[in-house]
Amino acid sequence: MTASGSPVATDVAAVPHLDVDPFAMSFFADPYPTHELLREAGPVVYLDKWSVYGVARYAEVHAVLNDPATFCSSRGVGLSDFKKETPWRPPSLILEADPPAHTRTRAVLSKVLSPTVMKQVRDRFAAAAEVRVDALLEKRSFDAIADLAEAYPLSIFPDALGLKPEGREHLIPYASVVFNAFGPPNQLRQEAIERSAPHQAYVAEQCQRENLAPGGFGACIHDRVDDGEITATEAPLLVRSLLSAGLDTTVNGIGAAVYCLARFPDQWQRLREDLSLARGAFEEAVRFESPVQTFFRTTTREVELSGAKIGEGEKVLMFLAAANRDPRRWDKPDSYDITRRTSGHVGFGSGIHMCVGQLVARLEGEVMLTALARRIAKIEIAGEPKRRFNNTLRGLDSLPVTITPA
Ligand code: OVV
Repeated sequence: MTASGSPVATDVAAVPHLDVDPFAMSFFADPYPTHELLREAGPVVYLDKWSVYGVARYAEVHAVLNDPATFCSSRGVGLSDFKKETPWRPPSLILEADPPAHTRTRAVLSKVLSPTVMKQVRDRFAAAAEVRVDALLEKRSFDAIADLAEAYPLSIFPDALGLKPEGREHLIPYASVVFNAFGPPNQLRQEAIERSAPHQAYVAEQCQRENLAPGGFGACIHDRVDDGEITATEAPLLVRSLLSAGLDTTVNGIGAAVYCLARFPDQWQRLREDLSLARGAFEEAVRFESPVQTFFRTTTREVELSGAKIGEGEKVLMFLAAANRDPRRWDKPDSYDITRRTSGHVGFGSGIHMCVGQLVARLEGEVMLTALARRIAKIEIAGEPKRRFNNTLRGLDSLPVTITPA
């Protein structure tokens, strides 16, 4: 207690220490009880297993995301501190950067993925969603992950980027390495990096200007070199960011939405009755499942956060998924409700690093859910869903479903 009588945690010993491992298979299988434990233990906790601070309540996750000067990204947004360890690949020029360097690269990707550009690709994305639903209606029974959540983004995003047809099978495996690499040095991370060489070689090659079709997102990034906004060395690395973060995230976002709508048939019926709810249904799935579960920040100075004193150079793990279901912030947090006011959820992050590709993700989600709801009366789970394990991404490996045409 201080002289005034208010309780102030003053050091590491004063925050609750928990021995949970948020990167263990058992945690991934069912993270929700542990999310609750983390939120209830206090506003800031310490995870002895990995020697990091953790925040799982909405208020603290939001606060950390919105103070990038104190909680920086340039020392890595995974467990590894780039000041102490060599990164497994050259750092991202946007994700793993702070202002002022971040400001310029962010502006470039914001323009490449702007509302104007979305208008240009919308009809193509919507037509491809219809084609995908045609194929699913032919099959009736299929795997909603392979045949829908993966097949749809794979049918549009690599083309939108301007990638050549050969070698696209590396894209999802490469992203899987990237998102596993944010985690601790567990088996998932170590094996992913060990096997990453062919995927890295493919990605590095596709990032070169001569390998990107004119008019695509990739070429648009390289075009900014000509205006002097970025250098010729920076452009390929910014293309790499789209290859890293632009596909597996939407696969898991669309997978989450279909999994929600299959589990909660009343929400599916609601969507069918009002197709204008498609965008909200996708957004709520991003809140409810949080395809990107966690990110870290590193403190640049000693800081007090909700009464906890955190020293300089400490890693802080943000449980985005737990914040998205914090009962302090959300009514009925564990209900999937497509009419919910989802604004403020941190499934896309918040603040200066908030997902720069969010308009692409929402466009894909909206047109796919619209196409599905227009032509399918019922989606039934027809077999045991299998989970896909990744240090950062939450999603399924397979989801057997049977659909009934409208
Ligand atoms: C948001 C995100 C995830 C993974 C990789 C990157 C970004 C990147 O910029 O490379």
